[in-house]
Amino acid sequence: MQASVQQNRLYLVRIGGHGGADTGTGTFSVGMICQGPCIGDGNFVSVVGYGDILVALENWGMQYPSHSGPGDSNQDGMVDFDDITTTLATWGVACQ
Ligand SMILES: [Ca+2]
Repeated sequence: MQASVQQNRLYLVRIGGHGGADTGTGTFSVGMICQGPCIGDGNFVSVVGYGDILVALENWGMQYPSHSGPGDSNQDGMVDFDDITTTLATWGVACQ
């Protein structure tokens, strides 16, 4: 299983049987590859595009004092017009 995750979000991973077979033993391991901030990627899907404009508009005026958040494409802690221009300037970039 592989999933993209975001900072400061809580995820629930359920491990168990299906259809009443919910007993047994096994091994579960978690690994993580941390990626640096991707300028222009305000919705954290690792590609800069139309969705980043939408998430900036949805979160317009938000402030994230100690970190970045949804819509903050330029990573300065607030969502404003600079995030729109940053997304346009980095349009199509695939983040690593
Ligand atoms: Ca910003």
